[in-house]
Amino acid sequence: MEYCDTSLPGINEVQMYLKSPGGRTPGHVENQVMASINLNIGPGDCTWICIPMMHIAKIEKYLRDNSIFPYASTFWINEEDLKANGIPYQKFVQKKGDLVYVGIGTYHWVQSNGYCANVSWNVAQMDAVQLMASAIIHDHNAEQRYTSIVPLVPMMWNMVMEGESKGTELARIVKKLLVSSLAKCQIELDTATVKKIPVVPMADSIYSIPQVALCSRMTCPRPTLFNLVAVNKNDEAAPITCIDCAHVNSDVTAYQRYSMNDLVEWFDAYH
Ligand SMILES: O=C(O)CCC(=O)C(=O)O
Ligand SMILES: [Fe+2]
Ligand SMILES: [Zn+2]
Repeated sequence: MEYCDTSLPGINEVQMYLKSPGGRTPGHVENQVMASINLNIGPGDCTWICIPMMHIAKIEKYLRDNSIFPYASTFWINEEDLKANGIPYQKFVQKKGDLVYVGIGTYHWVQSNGYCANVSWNVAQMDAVQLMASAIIHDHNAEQRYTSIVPLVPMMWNMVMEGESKGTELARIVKKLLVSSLAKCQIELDTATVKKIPVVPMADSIYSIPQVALCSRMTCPRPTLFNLVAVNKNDEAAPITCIDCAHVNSDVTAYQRYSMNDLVEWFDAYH
């Protein structure tokens, strides 16, 4: 998560849950199937039900068969249903002082049995499995028009610029995934040309463009904007869009974070 240039509450910043008896955290996987750490600082206990990623297909089939859409609604799980559908699960009690490590892609449900406080944050495991799982969910989210909060593409570019984990399986996956990002950077520039939207280096922008920005059109698949950010100076409510959503008019300028030459050079030097 150190390669994520922005602060994301509950993800790379600690989040706190204050609970009364019977309080429930509904079923979910973490954003982009990151792992997470959870410490119960008591005094009460929590009961957890977890389904490890190796069984994710079974739980997702169960949810689909029962018209439960985790992106759109909250849901609790019935242990009898898990048993009846042959879905393996882990159930355990987290006492005061116990630390739970929620693995990659693990669906989990948490119930407090007394008054207690939990602190938690996400952990991006620095390995190929985490990255591959996160990348699949990233694309799945885009397909579902669901916003991916963890800015995976900028994080991978930061890894490339810093030479993180060079020579490993992780680096090989980063490089494979960034081929399409590199192509997209060029396609975005071509789109700007076709739409006759001027492209200016981001360093020259008079607007403060956040390090990690999303297109403000809610109808957009809203992948994290990386290299090209369109700004409409007359749209105060939603000035930032992707180049595809940018209107063709003279109020729009596209700001480019890195030159194609720099990106290609960093890309070539990383393996
Ligand atoms: O403490 C809780 O109720 C659940 C927190 C959680 O979802 C997590 O740590 O990933
Ligand atoms: Fe969680
Ligand atoms: Zn857009």
